[in-house]
Amino acid sequence: MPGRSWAPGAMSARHVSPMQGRVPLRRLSVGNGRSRAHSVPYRNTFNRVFTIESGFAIVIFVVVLLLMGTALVFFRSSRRKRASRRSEWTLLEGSWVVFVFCMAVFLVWLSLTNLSRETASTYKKPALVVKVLGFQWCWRFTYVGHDATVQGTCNFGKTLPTLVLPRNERVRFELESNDVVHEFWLPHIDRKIELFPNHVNTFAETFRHTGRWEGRCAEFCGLYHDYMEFWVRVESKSAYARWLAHHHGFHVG
Ligand SMILES: [Cu+2]
Repeated sequence: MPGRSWAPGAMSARHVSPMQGRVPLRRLSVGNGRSRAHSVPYRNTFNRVFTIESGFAIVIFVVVLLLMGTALVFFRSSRRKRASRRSEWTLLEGSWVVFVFCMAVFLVWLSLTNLSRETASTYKKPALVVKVLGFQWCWRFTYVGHDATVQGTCNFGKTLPTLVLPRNERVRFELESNDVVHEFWLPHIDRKIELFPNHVNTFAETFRHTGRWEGRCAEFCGLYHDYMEFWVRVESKSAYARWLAHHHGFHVG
């Protein structure tokens, strides 16, 4: 994107064969795998709302089936029943409309209140803010207030950037794209969030376990989309502080 002062320079030139030095994604994973369970954003909200919505849907489905079955069995012409000549039933039809309207309003209210409760936690004061910049085709991580920036070239797995984070500290990520839409994906905690140009997306996370996991872009973003991998390394507070002390300025990898 021309004119952006932080635009990474010549990141697009690649002159090696596609498999040269490439590290398969599954081999990158060396984490202990325990972090998956500690925080899955929106899962609780989704489960709660989906369960209630499913309950509504099942009840209505059963009621409709029963009404249809009743009509088929007890009002057949073979039973010599005469068809009703009533063309409308205002009270019944009006009640049905009011019921459906109230149900829709309730479900929308339920979804919005649950979502806002969950996203509100993103704005609690974090211990660390990391700006994530996605670009074709790698990542830049800037530690706000610490004069530390890590960037990779994602050059066939050789210089993947490492996002180093402290354990048990609330980290807020502020994510933006330099060019096209990317998606920041941390598979070990089931977290995905899209990166847009000229728009900052945010989320917060607390990593409970030390270890190293792979992350990658989950949105097809161009020719070398599949090179957009990075490491996430969660360290104890003291190890993270030591790492930060040695990473002033701009670092590659
Ligand atoms: Cu991408």
